[in-house]
Amino acid sequence: MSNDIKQIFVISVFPKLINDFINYGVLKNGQNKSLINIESIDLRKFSDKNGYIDDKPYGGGPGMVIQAKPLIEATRYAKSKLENYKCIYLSPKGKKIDQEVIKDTADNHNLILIAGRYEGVDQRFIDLEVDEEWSIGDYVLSGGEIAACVVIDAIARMIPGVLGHKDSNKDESFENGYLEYPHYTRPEMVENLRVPDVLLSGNHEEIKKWRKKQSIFVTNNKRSDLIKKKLS
Ligand code: 4GX
Repeated sequence: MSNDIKQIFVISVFPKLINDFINYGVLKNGQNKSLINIESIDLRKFSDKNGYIDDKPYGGGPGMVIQAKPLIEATRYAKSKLENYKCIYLSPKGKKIDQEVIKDTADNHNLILIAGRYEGVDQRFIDLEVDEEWSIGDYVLSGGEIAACVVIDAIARMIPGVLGHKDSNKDESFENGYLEYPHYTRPEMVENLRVPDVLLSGNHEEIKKWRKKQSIFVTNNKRSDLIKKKLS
């Protein structure tokens, strides 16, 4: 698994949203280097002969629900193209994902991401085809596409070789469970604020110590929940 290309399929009624997003920066780089392959699947290609994919909810209520059949067919199509996949429905009801989930997925699984719209999808699709439901946070989006893009981006940058300079994610927030230390660049003075002396000292041992201390300090101050999570 680790020596073949990471595959991510995204099922959506707005495949162009995904295709535009994946054509920039780190994602483009990863695809150009054949380290990752991202494909969007247009759910409408699996519509009934009238071109519909949604219908009114049983029991009444506002809005429309995406029908199980096109979702099942699109998903089974994606599954037929992949090995070792996890099928994920993006939804506020899902498990809230973090860097650990992202890292585990980057290391071990291909992905099929289902981006829902409208009021949601027929529950029987989730029951039949979906392995896990993931949430990117406790707020409501207008569709799962942005959530899918968040997941794709976070996974891509964990794949060795995708980031420009090797190991540049090693020091970053969450990678070691702590948030990042503060960064400074020229000039030495901005208004009345000076760059911390230690960073100008040239003493790499001291700089390393200072950064570690800052990391712990920042994490404790801003996100003490991350420290508790680390200890649990
Ligand atoms: N983290 N959304 C899914 C469709 C929907 C509507 C109702 C279930 C019930 C989201 C999130 C998110 C918006 C994606 C609603 N699904 N996805 N979509 N937060 O808000 O992942």
